[in-house]
Amino acid sequence: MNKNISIIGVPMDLGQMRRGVDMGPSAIRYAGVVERLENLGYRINDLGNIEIAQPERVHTSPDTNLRNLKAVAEGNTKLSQKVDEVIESGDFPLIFGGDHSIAIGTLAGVSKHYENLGVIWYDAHGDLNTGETSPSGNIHGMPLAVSLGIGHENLTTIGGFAPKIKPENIVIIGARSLDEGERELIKEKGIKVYTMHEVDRLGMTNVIEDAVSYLKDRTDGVHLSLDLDGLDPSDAPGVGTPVIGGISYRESHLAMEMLEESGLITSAEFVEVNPILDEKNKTASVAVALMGSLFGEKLL
Ligand code: HAR
Ligand code: MN
Ligand code: MN
Ligand code: MN
Repeated sequence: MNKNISIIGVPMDLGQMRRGVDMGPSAIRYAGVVERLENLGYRINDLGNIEIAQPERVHTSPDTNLRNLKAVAEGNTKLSQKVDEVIESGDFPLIFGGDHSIAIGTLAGVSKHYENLGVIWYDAHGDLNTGETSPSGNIHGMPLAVSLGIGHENLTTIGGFAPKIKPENIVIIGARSLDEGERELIKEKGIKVYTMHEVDRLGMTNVIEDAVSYLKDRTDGVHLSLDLDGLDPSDAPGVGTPVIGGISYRESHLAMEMLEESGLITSAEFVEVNPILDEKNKTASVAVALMGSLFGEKLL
């Protein structure tokens, strides 16, 4: 793994309706991420937070059902530029959310640097909605579709090119809440999905071994987009849209260790940590523990 990490915080809460997820980056830093990674021998360059508009100052537009479209697009444009700069400088980009709409900006910045970027989408949800299929109008339910070039053009064109990723380079892990339009898109595009059924049936060891061998030959870099709601709410309660029956802390820990061993991961983001909904910063602490494993922490 690249020994130089640049951290970018994105205090974004405009992609959904619950307040508090904008404090995710602070909660993750407070849980000790910098010390944790420094102890593993990394040089950490914390770039601070991207400036995001405050909800009180955002005006919704009558011409779209996408909530806060303009402000979400602006925040993601700034994020994409920052991520681009980090990769240009040779550092590993590590992004803290904020709601999952920030993956739009992250992937816009990362994918510029790869011909065939792979994406591991660790999430209870598919985040494959468009304005037409979304039950909520919340943009955090859309970033994977947007990155495929499907959705509102103010979002798909961020970074000046589309699409950012190819459907065959995506692996979704942990899905258990998919909307009808998302299921159709998964079938139509042939996206590889390990739902909770496959996690139960195969076990996490086989899921990650499969995913790694699937991505290894077809990609030249792999981005990990980890939504904390992929985990079971008993292990990660501080999220805005919890769904029971999720991936356990131990399974997630193992998944991160195996991804580290694979040597495939070239960028990562941890999103949807909401300290207002959390229990004593448990979810941020879980996020930091998972980062420890992803970056090579060992017991012995
Ligand atoms: N699928 C639903 C929607 O589009 C719920 C999405 C909830 N999203 C997240 N992201 N937390 O994974 O509104
Ligand atoms: Mn805010
Ligand atoms: Mn998500
Ligand atoms: Mn989710």
